[in-house]
Amino acid sequence: MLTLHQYAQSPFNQKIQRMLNYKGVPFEEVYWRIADRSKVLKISPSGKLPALEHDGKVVVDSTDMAYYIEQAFPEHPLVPTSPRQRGLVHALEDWADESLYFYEMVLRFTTPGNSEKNTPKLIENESPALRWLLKRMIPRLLRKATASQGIGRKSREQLTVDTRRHIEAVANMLGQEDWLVANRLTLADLSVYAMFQCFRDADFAAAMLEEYPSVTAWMTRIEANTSTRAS
Ligand SMILES: N[C@@H](CCC(=O)N[C@@H](CS)C(=O)NCC(=O)O)C(=O)O
Repeated sequence: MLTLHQYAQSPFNQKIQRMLNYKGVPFEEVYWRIADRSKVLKISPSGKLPALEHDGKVVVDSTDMAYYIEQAFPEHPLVPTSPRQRGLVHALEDWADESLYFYEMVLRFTTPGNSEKNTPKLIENESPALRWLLKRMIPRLLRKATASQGIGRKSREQLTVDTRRHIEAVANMLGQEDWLVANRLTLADLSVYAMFQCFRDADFAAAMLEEYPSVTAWMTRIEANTSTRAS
């Protein structure tokens, strides 16, 4: 049996859950609270989730998990074998994980209005006292983390320009196609989708997505192909 250990509201959960759903692999979901950090460290020494547990082995980092799953469950492949497509899938996955992730974090948790709406979802299962504290601390901590990465230092105007550029890039890559890389769903689609799905919880990014019908149709297509519930 596969167990997916997760923190609430992480885009990386969606990436792995949808991958397993597409392959028809049943899995259990465990959600950890921020208060459970000492237990999480025993599963994932870096403290980061998601982590995937399979037959006594634990895989951390969604990229390593994706390639592990692809190898362990090769049916309904999500990583192409053609070197060009394989390279493109990796580049797009890395763009999603290492760049778009920081945009969605800034947009959802540090911008006025969005932060007040999204932070409570992150901490709803914590104790009342910790909730009180985290509600104040999380936007501050994420502002600090995203500022040191760089994207958190951008002005609202620059974030708007960048976000449109990212959404437009996906619209341009899709053109008349159904999927980003191959003529079928790949890990690249799931990785970028996971971040854009979070954009939907950030006011202006959500509105901007709606201006690109080919992108929202692509998101709906991904949902239709990957939405079976976990066991
Ligand atoms: N590169 C990692 C990123 C995972 C990650 O940053 N997870 C966040 C939640 S979205 C986390 O566990 N944060 C807790 C921490 O940094 O201690 C992946 O692809 O899995």
